[in-house]
Amino acid sequence: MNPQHSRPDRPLSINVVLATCNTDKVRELQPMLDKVSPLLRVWSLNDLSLRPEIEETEPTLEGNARLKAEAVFSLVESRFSWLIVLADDTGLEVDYLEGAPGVRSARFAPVPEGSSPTYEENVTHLMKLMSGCIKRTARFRTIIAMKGRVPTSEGKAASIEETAEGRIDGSITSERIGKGGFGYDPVFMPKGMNLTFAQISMEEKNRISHRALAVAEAAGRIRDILVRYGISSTETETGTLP
Ligand code: ITT
Repeated sequence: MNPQHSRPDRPLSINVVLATCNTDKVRELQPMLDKVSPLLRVWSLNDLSLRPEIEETEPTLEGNARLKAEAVFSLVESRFSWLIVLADDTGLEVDYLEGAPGVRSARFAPVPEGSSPTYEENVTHLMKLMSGCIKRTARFRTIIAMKGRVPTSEGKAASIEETAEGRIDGSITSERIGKGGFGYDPVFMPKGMNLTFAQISMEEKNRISHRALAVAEAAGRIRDILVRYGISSTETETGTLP
């Protein structure tokens, strides 16, 4: 079948493909992208029935986010005329551990080959390495890489390659506090707060977190791209972002 005939997009829609199957991430991203422009149609990998195994082999968050964006772009570009793929990578960077676990945040605790550590095991490993240590500063950092193809006002195709970043500084507590959140939340206390990420509501976390900041920057970049290429002519048309 001619791939043109199976394309699910309309001529004037820009398809935003989120390079994730994680429904929590999709729930967080969708409303912010919906505010950018009515021309955007947001798809997750689940919506496209894709479950690619992309190995995160790069030594940096930026490298891994780009690698994911490129891999997913290659997978889906024949389905859409105009598209922007968004891929994210997040890491916890602890100063005492010279930036570790960083890109290895999901795979930090040593476990038998072929298996992955649980959140619980990763936190226990971190606590062990930091036992008795005074310097406890750390930060969460999220990078969102974007790779896309959008129409110019002359009807040509322009390639998009950008990254957005969000970070939140804080410290690692000496024991787990709080029951909410996931991952390293029970031991991460944002600077200026007396509560860990596991003690605040999901709404509050989604307002201040590394991921929320990166998503807001990515949404702003998409808005700028739409204006730059004359796809949406004014900032009013593309909505107001927080
Ligand atoms: P993907 O399949 O979407 O890549 P992932 O688990 O690798 O899922 P991330 O790159 O977002 O997800 O995060 C890597 C690890 O960092 C994750 O497994 C958690 O342990 C930790 N992490 C990320 N965001 C966090 C948050 O908001 N709070 C606590 N820990 C977080």
